[in-house]
Amino acid sequence: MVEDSNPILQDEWPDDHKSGVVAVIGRPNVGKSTLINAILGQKIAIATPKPQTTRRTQMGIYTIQQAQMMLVDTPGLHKARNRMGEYMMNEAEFALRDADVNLWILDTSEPPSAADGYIAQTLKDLAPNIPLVLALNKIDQHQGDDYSAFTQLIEHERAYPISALKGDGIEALVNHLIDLLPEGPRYYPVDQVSDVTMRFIAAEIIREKVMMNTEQEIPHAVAVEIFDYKDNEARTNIDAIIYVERDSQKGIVIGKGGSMIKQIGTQARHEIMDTIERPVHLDLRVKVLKNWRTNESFMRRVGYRFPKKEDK
Ligand SMILES: Nc1nc2c(ncn2[C@@H]2O[C@H](COP(=O)(O)OP(=O)(O)OP(=O)(O)O)[C@@H](O)[C@H]2O)c(=O)[nH]1
Ligand SMILES: [Mg+2]
Repeated sequence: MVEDSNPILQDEWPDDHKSGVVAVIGRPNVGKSTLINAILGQKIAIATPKPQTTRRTQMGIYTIQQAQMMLVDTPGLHKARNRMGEYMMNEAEFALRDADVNLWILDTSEPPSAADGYIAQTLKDLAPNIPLVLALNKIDQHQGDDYSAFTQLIEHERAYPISALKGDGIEALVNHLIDLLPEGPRYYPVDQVSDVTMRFIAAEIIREKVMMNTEQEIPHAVAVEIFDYKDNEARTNIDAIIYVERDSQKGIVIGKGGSMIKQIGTQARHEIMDTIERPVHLDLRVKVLKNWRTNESFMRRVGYRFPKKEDK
């Protein structure tokens, strides 16, 4: 873990206080969300062994006395195959164009791929003047200590071998990212760690549990809508709908005699409870919505913020 991002900070910040946005980018499944959770010391973004877990940008806010760093988690850069994929790519490209610093996460457990070449080109085209730092992740699964195949991909400020999962090498990386930020004020209160609501995080936790418990195309065919989210004195009541694209997928998510949905519900409820630190009642239903990944108005409803036509 890195220096505690905690509320025992003074209201006043020093004159040379730094603040800015770091876009965290890379291929799907390289560990972007895992790294942001590790830097913050708490889970704000879901992470699974399946590619294309993150679908929209989400900010993690890291605050220390002398700096505030907004880490933007982005969907993994990949070739879009449907409206959802296009949306994800827009989100990532928008973030990397607009950052103060770009942080490119590479997975060193395997050699660089054509997809990494594509990312190098995207960075050169869209963000040629933004400082670039490389994080060489998953060093716990890398043979030896030669990382030249990765560092040769593009000109960069510095490269840091890290393990986001084990927490190795993160402190030096964070210190350098802060060095690269411009001077500026503290934009967010010290206790705010993300820009998304607990309602959205709850939906994401449910989606994570579905992704972890299912295989093949189901993880990508799932969307979660929080239908009702109410705090009463004793507990928080959450009604959620899990959407899939086909009847057969619905059957799998429900499972024999409801066993799968029960397991998903138990896992999600425990994690939401740990996050909000109060009792939770979670009600899950599964519905089929054919081809929702091409349905923009539905995707908007479940939290994917498509730009208005005129902003495109
Ligand atoms: N061995 C190892 N696994 C890691 C490390 N960092 C992340 N992982 C694993 O890699 C998988 C993907 O992690 P995520 O954080 O979801 O990756 P991501 O880049 O956010 O993926 P997308 O959201 O799909 O683009 C998870 O199973 C993580 O536990 C690491 O340092 N070492
Ligand atoms: Mg992610």
